[in-house]
Amino acid sequence: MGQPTPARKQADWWRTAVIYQVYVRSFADGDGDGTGDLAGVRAKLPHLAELGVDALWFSPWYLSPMRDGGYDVADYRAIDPAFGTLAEAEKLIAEAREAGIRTIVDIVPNHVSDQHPWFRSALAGGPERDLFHFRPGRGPNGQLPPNNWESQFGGPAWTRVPDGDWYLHLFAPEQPDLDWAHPAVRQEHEDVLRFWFDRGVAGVRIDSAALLVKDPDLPDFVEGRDPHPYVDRDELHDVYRSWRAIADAYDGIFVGEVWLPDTERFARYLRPDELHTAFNFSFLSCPWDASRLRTAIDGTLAEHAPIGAPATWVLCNHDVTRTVTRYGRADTGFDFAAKSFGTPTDLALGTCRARAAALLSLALPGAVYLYQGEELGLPEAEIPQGRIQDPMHFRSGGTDPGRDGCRVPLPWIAEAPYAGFGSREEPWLPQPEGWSAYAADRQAEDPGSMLSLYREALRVRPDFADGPLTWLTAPEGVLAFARAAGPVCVVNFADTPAELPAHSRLLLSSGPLTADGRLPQDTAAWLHL
Ligand code: ISL
Repeated sequence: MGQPTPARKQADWWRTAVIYQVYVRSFADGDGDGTGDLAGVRAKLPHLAELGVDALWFSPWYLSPMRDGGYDVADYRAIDPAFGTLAEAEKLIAEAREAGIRTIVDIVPNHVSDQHPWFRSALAGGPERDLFHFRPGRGPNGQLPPNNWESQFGGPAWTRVPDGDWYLHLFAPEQPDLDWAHPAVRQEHEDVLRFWFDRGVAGVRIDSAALLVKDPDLPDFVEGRDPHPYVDRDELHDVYRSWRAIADAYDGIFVGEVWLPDTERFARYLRPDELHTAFNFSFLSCPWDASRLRTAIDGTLAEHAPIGAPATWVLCNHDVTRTVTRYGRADTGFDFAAKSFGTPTDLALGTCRARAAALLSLALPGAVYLYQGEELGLPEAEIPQGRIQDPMHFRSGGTDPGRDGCRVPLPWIAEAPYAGFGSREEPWLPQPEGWSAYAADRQAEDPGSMLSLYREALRVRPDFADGPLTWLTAPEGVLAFARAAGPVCVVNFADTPAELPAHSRLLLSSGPLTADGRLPQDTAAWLHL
């Protein structure tokens, strides 16, 4: 095992960090009950240190009935017993820090679980009702929802309670939306931020960050009408300014989950007194195509430059189709609405492209997010119908496969039961046939594996350092750029092998070059000129 490197001391570590997303439930099962847990993460810290990541982002690990994989939080100050205890989380944060790895927690301010004490009291008729959006219905006897909003998971965004009122939930009915116009909602979240910063976390990921504030009149949604009744409302910026003041007192950072096609509106969240960073979903959604990727990269850099915020580069997370699968399909972009069962996939092609995409994203200026299993090149799994758990599947009437396919428990040890994820009980989601072929222990022995590529790439990546990118002239279908610190990244999308620029050293390539030293299709190389 490699020596852990001490955490970078600089206050601006997050500007160039490699941040690894841990979906605890599926990472490693320390107690053998079939569900991943903090003991499992602690046992795998050497894997993460050896990989060379700078920080871990934990998807919600709080007390939760798990109706949306933990994004339905019943208590922000408690760890779900299936995952461990608060004392264990504190140990994990400290141990990771000793291994040079910072911790980012995930806060879900738009909604809580229907089992959260506030919502239970609200249903019992308590004053907590004002903390949510309860309204009488429309139509005879109030039988119709108060407005036409739809849940992001499909179906109406309203559910009726026994006394006849309706409450708003932009996601599942078990996730009632909070009313951000209420001061107690703001106060509580500010306290929760302090609670986790006090426990030594370095940052916070903000779930559904552009959805919190609603038009107080809750009007019908009308296509094309501005402002939107609940997406990207101006009032949100005031919330994030107050959060920033708290983070600054701890040197903490924020990363916002902001899905917004309008780049100017997106950039507003990254002003110097608001969020430090936000996920780059235009890069994630972009098809595998030289000119479209170049446009996405240029657009990203242009929107970030004036506000001085670093870009982030994301290929995958716990909500989207895994990279090697997406890149092996006819449509290599990502769109929630386009997901369906049985999409033909060429995994060999997808893997080749995902390897090249890894080198591309790790060479760009800014921070990079890796989702657990991406370093193993895991494909999206087709979960048998009876085993699917994701509410997105059920709320679509069963047509959307949902997001479980990227949440399958990780394979660690090829020869162990359940590929080394756990021991006694079967994992909470089934692992497909052949999963152990992806096991980390097997890949560690194979210099041609995805894991070896990621390890080597993260080892070499500091050569790229910070600083701008300059595009180099390249043939049609080839992207080539140099970074200020010297190294060059070349990616060939075209079907003819490409001549590499004259170079003194080949640092790394995502696949073998041709016999005469050219770069094959769907391959990337890092060079010193
Ligand atoms: O569903 C979408 C589009 O139809 C997305 O834009 C969605 O709003 C976004 O992915 C929000 O996701 C986050 O919040 C959800 C949770 O289920 C996801 O796992 C989380 O990443 C609700 O908390």
